[in-house]
Amino acid sequence: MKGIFISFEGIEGAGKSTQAALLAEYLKEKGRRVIQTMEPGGTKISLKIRELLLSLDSREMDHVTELLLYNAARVQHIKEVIEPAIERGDVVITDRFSDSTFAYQGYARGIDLELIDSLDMIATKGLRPDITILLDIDVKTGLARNREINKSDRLELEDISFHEKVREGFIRIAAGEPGRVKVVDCSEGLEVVRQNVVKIISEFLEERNG
Ligand code: Z5A
Repeated sequence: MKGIFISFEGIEGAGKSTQAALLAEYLKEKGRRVIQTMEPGGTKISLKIRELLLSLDSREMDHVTELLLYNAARVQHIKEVIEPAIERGDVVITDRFSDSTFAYQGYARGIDLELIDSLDMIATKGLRPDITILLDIDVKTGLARNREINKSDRLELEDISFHEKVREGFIRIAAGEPGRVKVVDCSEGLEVVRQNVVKIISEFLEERNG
């Protein structure tokens, strides 16, 4: 049986890592083998690239360098983690994937979307999540949640308007692919969001299993 590829997307502090972990727990209880992973990351090489990308020392990084590095980390992640897991029939849950590149480097940084698309085809060879959960929240609430846990990295230092553009970018992506990208309002508490995510994934699995 071929595996299932699920991604979580959204702005910082939306609750992606929290909800990815809760969904992994739910699916394991249902007897599925689950690989929980994240971007940039998931492999030794991708984690080294992550460090470079998020370090406060990388302030002079050019936007195109940034774009290429996210794609480089993704190539390695797909090859070492995602593809083998899908082949084994596992469920892969990733905290971010290509939609983040379109939202951050495309809609927010302003790099041409066609260029991003071409690079994405090279990096992913057309691999797309079967289903994507877009956790939507207003920027101030998302950033405030992260501030509460004292999290700050290079991208979080961008101003509010940057994060607004990211959020709008995600909404546009969802509007363009409503079959794949499901928007979940995550201004609600953790448990309400968890139940909404589980409902969407359960319906998807039922449909898929016919
Ligand atoms: N990036 C990019 O530019 N291009 C790309 O192609 C890719 C990524 C793949 C990765 O950073 C950065 O890379 C990211 C985008 C960029 N930009 N930044 N900054 P990261 O992996 O370190 O961070 P993140 O992906 O943005 O995730 P995060 O900051 O860790 O947030 P989160 O995973 O969405 O949230 P969380 O950790 O689950 O929750 C944050 C806090 O809120 C925590 O205390 C929770 O308990 C709390 N929380 C969560 N949900 C709720 C609800 N519903 N109610 C109340 N409190 C909640």
